Amino acid sequence: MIPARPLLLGVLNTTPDSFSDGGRYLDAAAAIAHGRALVAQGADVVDVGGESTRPGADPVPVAEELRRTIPVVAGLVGDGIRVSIDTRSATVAAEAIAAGAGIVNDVSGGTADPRMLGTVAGSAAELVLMHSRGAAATPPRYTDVVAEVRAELERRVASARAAGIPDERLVLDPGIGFAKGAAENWALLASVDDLRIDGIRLLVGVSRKRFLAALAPHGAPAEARDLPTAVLSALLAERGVWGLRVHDVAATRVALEVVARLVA
Ligand code: PMM
Repeated sequence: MIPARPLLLGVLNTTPDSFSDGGRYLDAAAAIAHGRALVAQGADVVDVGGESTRPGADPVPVAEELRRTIPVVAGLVGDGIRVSIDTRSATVAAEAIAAGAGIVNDVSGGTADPRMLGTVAGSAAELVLMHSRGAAATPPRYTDVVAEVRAELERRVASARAAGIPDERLVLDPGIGFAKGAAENWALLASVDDLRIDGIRLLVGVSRKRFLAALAPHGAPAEARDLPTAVLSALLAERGVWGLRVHDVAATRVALEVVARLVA
């Protein structure tokens, strides 16, 4: 079977400190304009985040995260744009859902806020459960990263099911770069098929991540990682992933067009 083209989630960070686009879209109007531009380039969903997940980033008070994200979610939804909210906070998720967000993207896999799973269960929203192991000072060691990430994602799925969220509303994400080094990231990407649990959709985010720096000229800006991101997007599309979270939507859209022509 030829897989459908993956959905493209365009990244919109309304944070002062995200590593590649931090500080650019702090103002709601600028953020909404960028969200519209991402859709014009071919994004299917705009992923709005108000809290940097960079290791060592300062925690953001919920009131500040709400201030950064909700007007942007509401503005984009008002334009008919499909929005996901990148948050670990159930309060932010609930407000974003009320403002029209259809997807909650939780990089803690529903573990950071004990109210997250219940909040999503009580709505019609979809939930991305990403794999991570929390903010450890030293990177965790894996014996078999693919098996361990899969087992930990299975536990996240069991919790979500127990909270009343059906599999059709779940999406799993291996959490590339979260508590993982380059070798672990490549191993997970190479074995992405082994991460599929009971047919639940998969989302992958490789865009501009540090492990791609080795493929760009030394000292090049984060944008130099867009080419390897687009190549990986094409390869992941062939593996049938459901979604790709990217900064440079235009480049990944071209990569997906190439795949579509080859497999047609
Ligand atoms: N990566 C980042 C933030 N949110 N969400 C999901 N589901 N998957 C990811 O890989 C992911 C994420 C970090 O990247 P950024 O700083 O460019 O937003």
